[in-house]
Amino acid sequence: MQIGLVGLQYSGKTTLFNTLAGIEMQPGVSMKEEATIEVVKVPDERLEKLFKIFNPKKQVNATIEIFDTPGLRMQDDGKVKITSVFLNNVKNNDALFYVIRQFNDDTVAHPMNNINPVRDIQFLESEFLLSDLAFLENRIEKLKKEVMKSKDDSFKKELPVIEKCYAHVESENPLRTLKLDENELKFLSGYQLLTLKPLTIAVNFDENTIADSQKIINDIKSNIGDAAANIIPFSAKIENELSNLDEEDRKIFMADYGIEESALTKILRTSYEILGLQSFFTVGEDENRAWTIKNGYTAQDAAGVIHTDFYNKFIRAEVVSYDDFINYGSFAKCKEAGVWRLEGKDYLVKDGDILNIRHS
Ligand SMILES: Nc1nc2c(ncn2[C@@H]2O[C@H](COP(=O)(O)OP(=O)(O)OP(=O)(O)O)[C@@H](O)[C@H]2O)c(=O)[nH]1
Ligand SMILES: [Mg+2]
Repeated sequence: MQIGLVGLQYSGKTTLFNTLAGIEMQPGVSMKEEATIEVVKVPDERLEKLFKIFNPKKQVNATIEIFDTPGLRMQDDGKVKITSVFLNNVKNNDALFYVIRQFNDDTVAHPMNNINPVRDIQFLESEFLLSDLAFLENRIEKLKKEVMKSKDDSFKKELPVIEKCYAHVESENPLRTLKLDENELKFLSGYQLLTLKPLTIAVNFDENTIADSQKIINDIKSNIGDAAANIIPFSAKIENELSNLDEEDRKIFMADYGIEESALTKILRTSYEILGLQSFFTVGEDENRAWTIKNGYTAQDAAGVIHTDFYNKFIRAEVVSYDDFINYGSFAKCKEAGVWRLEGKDYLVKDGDILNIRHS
């Protein structure tokens, strides 16, 4: 699963990316021309707690891929816009993460000259809508021709889906707000529709305003419609400096800037959740591990994530919820209390379930 960091030029994407990936910044050479990808651990407090209980040799966190793309910049015609290079970069992203500039710094240019987060968000949204609209329009043309000359039924079935999407986007609504059933979504899955991708917005504040970020965020929220659903304030610069400090200095540094916790955990967990992902755990002396599954996975699906053999030879899953386990302290006590369960293959796994798969 891949999250794409996108935004205007110099909004702080690479600074955030490097911080998430634990890459040390080289002063003065942060500008990259190419897209870069890194696999990043998803922080999980529950896994830390389980580590203290089982003390395994190894802990394996869930991971997601973070993808850093150069921002939209001014083109030769003096306009900031989407390029085919950009589209090519983000087409495989499963979700988008807008990095929006709020920080003031006269030494860093803004491609639209001044700081205005609401305008930047609206600009990205409208550029992405236009890009989708152009694609859909093209597709409708093609489908109409195919329906006339081809015997293949699938073109006929696709056309109304694309027309429905077109009408939605034409009235300036992102596709992520359009109700589409599973069959309709199947037609769209191969295309690079930008406004269909789940969205998180991270607003990059400077050191002087991060303490008051909530007020500004609320203000932004009231101006950007449905895009406001997941919006997170952070400071790329502070996060980057924090990541280089030890625990003690970190606390002092955060108190100085009036922030209570690093935003990185929130950024990663929100990304994970917005993709419709959740974790189940396996525990033991050798390894504690968080496994990533989609919402709606059954016990047998989950077994298959561990090993295809476990899927094929699935018998039952031993299940205890994380909360029950922490509450009672051991599997034996969970059994006594009746919260340890044996579930069949159709059991819907819940976030935080601790599983042990019985297989033949
Ligand atoms: N003062 C300040 N400067 C920042 C902050 N975040 C990023 N910068 C600076 O802004 C410049 C651009 O940051 P990048 O992280 O490279 O921005 P980007 O979004 O990756 O830019 P492109 O890849 O060109 O689109 C760098 O000089 C950063 O040091 C911040 O929170 N505060
Ligand atoms: Mg960059």
